[in-house]
Amino acid sequence: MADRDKATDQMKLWKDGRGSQRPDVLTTGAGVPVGDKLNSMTAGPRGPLLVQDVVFTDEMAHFDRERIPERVVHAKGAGAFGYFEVTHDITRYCKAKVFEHVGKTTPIAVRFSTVAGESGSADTVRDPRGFAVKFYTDEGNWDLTGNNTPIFFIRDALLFPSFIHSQKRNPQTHVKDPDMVWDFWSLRPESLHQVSFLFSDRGIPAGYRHMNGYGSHTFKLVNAQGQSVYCKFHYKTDQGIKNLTVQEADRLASSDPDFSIRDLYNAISNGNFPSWTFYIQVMTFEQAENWKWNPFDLTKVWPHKDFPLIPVGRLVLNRNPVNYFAEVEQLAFDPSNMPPGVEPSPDKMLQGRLFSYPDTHRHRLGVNYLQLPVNCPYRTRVANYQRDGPMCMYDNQGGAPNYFPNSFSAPETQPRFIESKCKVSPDVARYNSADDDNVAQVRTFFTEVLNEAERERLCQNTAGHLKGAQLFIQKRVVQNLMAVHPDYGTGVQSLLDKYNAEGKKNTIHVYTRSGPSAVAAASKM
Ligand code: HDE
Repeated sequence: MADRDKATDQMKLWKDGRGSQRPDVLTTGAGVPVGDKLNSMTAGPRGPLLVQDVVFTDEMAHFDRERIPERVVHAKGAGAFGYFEVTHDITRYCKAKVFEHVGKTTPIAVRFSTVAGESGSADTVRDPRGFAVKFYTDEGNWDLTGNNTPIFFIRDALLFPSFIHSQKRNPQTHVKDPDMVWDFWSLRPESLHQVSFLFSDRGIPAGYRHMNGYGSHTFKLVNAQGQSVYCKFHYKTDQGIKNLTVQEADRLASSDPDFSIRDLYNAISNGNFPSWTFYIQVMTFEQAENWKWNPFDLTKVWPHKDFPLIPVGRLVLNRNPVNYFAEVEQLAFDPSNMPPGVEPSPDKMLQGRLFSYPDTHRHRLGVNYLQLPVNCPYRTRVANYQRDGPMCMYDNQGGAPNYFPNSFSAPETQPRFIESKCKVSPDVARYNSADDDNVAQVRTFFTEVLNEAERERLCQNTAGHLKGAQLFIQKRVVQNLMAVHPDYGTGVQSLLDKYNAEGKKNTIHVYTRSGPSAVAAASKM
């Protein structure tokens, strides 16, 4: 059957390829051969079942525990493996061994994802895409846990749980709620930049191979002499940017909701390995002091004309997971995993993430999640004083001391791995950053990055979703858009006027009217 792709044919390919290794006997989880896996053991042909049927209890008890909590965000995703290769020398900026010399390769794991949907949701929704890269370096794992956008909706990590709540399901109705979405966004205008990106054509990438990735935050690079610069990471797709139209995306959401996972799996199975060119942008500490914007504000980009892209290497994906659950569902990224030479900047969002990720992994996967093969820093040797805990594997560091100081193990200090110093002397306070120029870069995006047709589609996509929110929220959003550019505000408002007029004629469309009265009107019909 010629029209079956590699993902569809997985079972057949397994049988053809590994037929000789197929088991000739089924077993329990403990490896004990099972005589009959079709019929439970009962007292008489009509039951009841017997407790001594360990074939049944072994099967059922494991099944009862098959699911672990899905990721609270980024639950739906695809993973693949490959390598990072250095093509340009950046040792003048960074001493990390992963950049040691041109030609050096480091194994990587990548997970792509959508953000707000659950593990069974459609791949072709309008949503940012996660683009998380784990480098298994010889100085421990480095997790660059980014998105397909160089910016984010908020600039203070404290707002993240509320922001995510507003994008997920209403806690009473359990449906997505445009009031919640737009209420939050309109009350936090720092989201305008990311929202504009999201409702532009790039808001629905055509699968995971045709989008760029970004470390997004500002990081610090430190060289062998201890000199530091600030830096951003970019990975540009070598497949070219490709997006789906709203119509294509809607069609795929029903006909092939796993479109992006399938596309990546098939490309790699067919030897069509996707790759990305890896760049950095660099800003000196002096430039950071004098820059007109806060260089640590995640709602802002560093314009390429001021901070040009510097080529570094490429990411190549050439292996599909063999076991999705073990290698992708249990794959755990953590922005606080940084090798010597890469350090956090003061970016409040990055700082908040340094805590959140290992915390969620301990909940989702257990305290020994770093011992799982896909998370384990297998290119180095872990040496610390942590021991035991649930699912402790391997040798538990054998006979090495589990306390410090001690007289037997490695010294407790290693000057060459001590983090760079930086000066901090301001007052401790809860600084309000809500008003930190929320429009200038959005205006540039609207007027200079997008062409006229793209601007039109941005207004259509925005109004098409915003029409579901109550009128006072619509009004607040439009006010914010007017502050960016009058064409943006009026473009969206004129479409809303049309939708709202249509909505008045048809109150059963609860999205277009607000509050219980519309729902009540609809329920009487
Ligand atoms: Fe995440 N995010 N995030 N995030 N994020 C998670 O970690 C969080 C943010 C991103 O494929 C969670 O393992 C906080 C920005 C990706 O496994 C959680 C804040 C960016 C993935 C979490 C942010 C991201 C996650 C959920 C604000 C792009 C999926 C499950 C301070 C630069 C990684 C998990 C994968 C996942 C927290 C903001 C990207 C809860 C607190 C900004 C790609 O820990």
